[in-house]
Amino acid sequence: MRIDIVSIFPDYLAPLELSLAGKARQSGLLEIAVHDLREWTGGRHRTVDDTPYGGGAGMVMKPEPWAAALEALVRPDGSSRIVLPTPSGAPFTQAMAHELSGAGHLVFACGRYEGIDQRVIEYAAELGSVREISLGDYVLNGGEVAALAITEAVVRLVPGFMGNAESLVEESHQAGLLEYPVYTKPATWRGREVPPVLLGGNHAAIAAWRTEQALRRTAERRPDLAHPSRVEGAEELRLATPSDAGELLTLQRACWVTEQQANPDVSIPPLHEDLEDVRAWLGEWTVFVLRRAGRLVGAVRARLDGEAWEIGRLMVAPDLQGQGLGRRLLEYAEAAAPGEATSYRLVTGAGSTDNLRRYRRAGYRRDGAVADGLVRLTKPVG
Ligand code: 6GU
Repeated sequence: MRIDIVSIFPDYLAPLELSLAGKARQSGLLEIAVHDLREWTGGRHRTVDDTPYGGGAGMVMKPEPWAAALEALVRPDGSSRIVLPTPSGAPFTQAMAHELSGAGHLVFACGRYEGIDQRVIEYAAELGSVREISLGDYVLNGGEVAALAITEAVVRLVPGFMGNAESLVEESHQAGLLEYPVYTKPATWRGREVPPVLLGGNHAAIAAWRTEQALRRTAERRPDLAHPSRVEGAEELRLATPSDAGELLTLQRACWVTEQQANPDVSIPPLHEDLEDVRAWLGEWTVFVLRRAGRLVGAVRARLDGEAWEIGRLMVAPDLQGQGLGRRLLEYAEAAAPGEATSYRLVTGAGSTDNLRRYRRAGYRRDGAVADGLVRLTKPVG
């Protein structure tokens, strides 16, 4: 990969000689050249800026030096990617770093002052493909720091560049989440212990702990990346009230679609009910709702039918299934059975193999009674 960086402060980019990128340059994988924009200015004053048309504060970078610089550096075959660091660009992401790491040639045009004449940006798009990129929602004095940051993020992704390719694989493993905390020796330092799971050598347990930690951090610090409801703990189990009806309706519609797919010929009531239906059964059943971070993530209902404690509508939000929430809701429902109940009873689709397996594990057995593709399961109380 070749990178050309144009700036009126080329010294600002000296760290590129030292850092990781410096090593890659020595190995020949990477060629970086820093240019002074003033090489492309005419006249004795070597001016690069002028006052803005329409008035306003500050100065604008003149088009002519930038056009000359781009014409000298951008490859004529259109294969160069031109990066314009600017606070009004699209936010820089790891995905963009990956995309740029696949390019053979990058040209950074580092603006200063109030920016570069807009016509240069239009002209650049005729010479190559242009990305206007911002580091974040704050203002720097120029694009140099962004060019450094983007270069470092891109160069470490160039194949063969990073010494330890495994680190890159590992990173993508937790894609979309912040990093989990890391520890090294000693195991006890100033009274603080390394989390015991990391000392145990159980790799599955370590992986689960790391994912949990990454999720927790992400939910706390970057709820835009992981909703707090994805984290265990801080849960609230309550008896349902009429005000839960709307969310219950939404959740049950989401939860029974896969049931319908597994049992195509069965008519599934939770998929056909409306808000009034849900309100009605809320008054006729004991209903538990489970919330995480305020979000309704699960529910179950139960009522006495003769001596059977009939349990139904066991539901868990699709993105949170497989974490044991359904099992716990079932336990809550069972624990709420009144003294008269001698058995727990529930019904599921004959084609719902996952449900059948889960209920079997929870001690339920087929009770023969099968109607319209449904099976009844029971388990004695106590
Ligand atoms: Cl890329 N340039 C400038 N001048 N300020 C910024 C930025 C870039 N990203 C965030 N702030």
